[in-house]
Amino acid sequence: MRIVVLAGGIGGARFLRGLKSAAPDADITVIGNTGDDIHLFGLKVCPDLDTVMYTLGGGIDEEQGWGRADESFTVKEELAAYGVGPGWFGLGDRDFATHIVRTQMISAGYPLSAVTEALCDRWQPGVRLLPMSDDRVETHVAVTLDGEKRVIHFQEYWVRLRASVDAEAVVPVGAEQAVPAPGVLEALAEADVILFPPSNPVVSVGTILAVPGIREAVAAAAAPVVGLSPIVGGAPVRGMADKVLAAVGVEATAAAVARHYGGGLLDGWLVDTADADAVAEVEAAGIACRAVPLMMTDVEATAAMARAALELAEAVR
Ligand code: GDP
Ligand code: FO1
Ligand code: CA
Repeated sequence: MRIVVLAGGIGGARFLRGLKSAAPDADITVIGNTGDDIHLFGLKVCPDLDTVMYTLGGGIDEEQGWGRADESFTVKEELAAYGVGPGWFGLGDRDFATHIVRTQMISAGYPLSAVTEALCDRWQPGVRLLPMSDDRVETHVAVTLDGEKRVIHFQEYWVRLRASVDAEAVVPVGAEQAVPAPGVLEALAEADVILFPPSNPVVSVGTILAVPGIREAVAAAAAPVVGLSPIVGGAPVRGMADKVLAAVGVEATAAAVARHYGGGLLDGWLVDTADADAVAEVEAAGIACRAVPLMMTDVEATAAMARAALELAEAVR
C-alpha cells in the first residue's frame, strides 16, 4: 500500500514511527515541511526534515523531540565566545555536521531533494522523505514588540519568544514562487492513502499546502485523505498551534481544524475521545469522523492511531 504523509516536525515524526509499526509493509512517502528552515552561521538548517530523519533513523533526542541524542554544544559555546549569534537557537555539534553536509551539497548545485536523499542514506528512516519544494520558503510571523510592528522568522517567534506574544499574521515567504519538489505530485497522484498527521495545521501542514499545486493535488487525488487532530480538549497537545491558528482566525478545537482543512480536502478526521462531542459537527461539514485515543504516549498507542486512520480511509474510500 502506498501511503503519503504531509509532515511537520515532532508531531509528524512521532506519528510516522507509529505508522511504520502499524503498516510495516507499506511504502511510505513523507512530504516534509521546509518553511521552518533557517539560515544560521552560513548554514541551511531544516528542522522538520531533520526531526523526521533523526526520529525514524534513531538519532533523535527523544525527550526534546528535536536535535541529536548524546549531543554536545562546544561549537555553540565557541561561537558565543566570539560574540557571534544568535545564541537562542540550540545547534549541537553533531547537528552542525548535518547542516555542513547539506550546505556544502547545495553550494555544489544539488537541489534540497537530492541533499535530503543523501542524508537519509546514512539514517535509513524507512520512508521516502521529500521536501515540499526545492525552492526556499521561510515562514515569518508578524508581531508587535514594545509597541512596534515587526515581522520575525518563525524560529525566532517560537524559540526566542516562546510564542509569548500574539501572532498577527503567519506568512510562508516564497511559497507563491515555490514549485513542488520532484516526486511530490506523482506520489500524491499514485497514493492509495493520504494522511495529515497530528502536525501543526498552520505552520506545518498549512505551509506544505501553500506550495502551488500541492493543495490541488491532494484535493484531486483518488486516494482518501484522512487527518488526525493535533488539538485535544481544546488545546494543542504541545507547542503553539493555538497561537498560529488564532492568526488565521481558526479556533483551537478539533472540529475547527477539520473545517479549516475543509471537506474539499479531507475525507475523514480523527478526534480524541475527549472531543467525541465534535464528531457530529465534523460530519456536518461532510467529513467522516471518529473519536479514538489520540495521545502518542508510546509507539504502540501511536500505531493504534495509525490503524484507526487507515481503517477510516477504507471506510470512506
Ligand atoms: P513541529 O514542527 O515540531 O511543531 O511538529 P508538528 O507540526 O509535526 O506537530 C506539532 C503538533 O503536534 C502540535 O500542534 C501538537 O499539538 C501535536 N502533537 C504533539 N504530540 C501529540 C499527541 O500526542 N497527540 C496529538 N493528537 N497531537 C500531538
Ligand atoms: N526548538 C526549541 O524550542 N529550542 C531550540 O533551541 C531548538 C533548536 C533546534 C535546532 C535544530 C533543529 O532542527 C530544531 C531545533 N528546535 C529547537 C526545534 C525547532 O524550533 C522546530 O522547528 C520546532 O519543533 C517547531 O517546528
Ligand atoms: Ca516545524
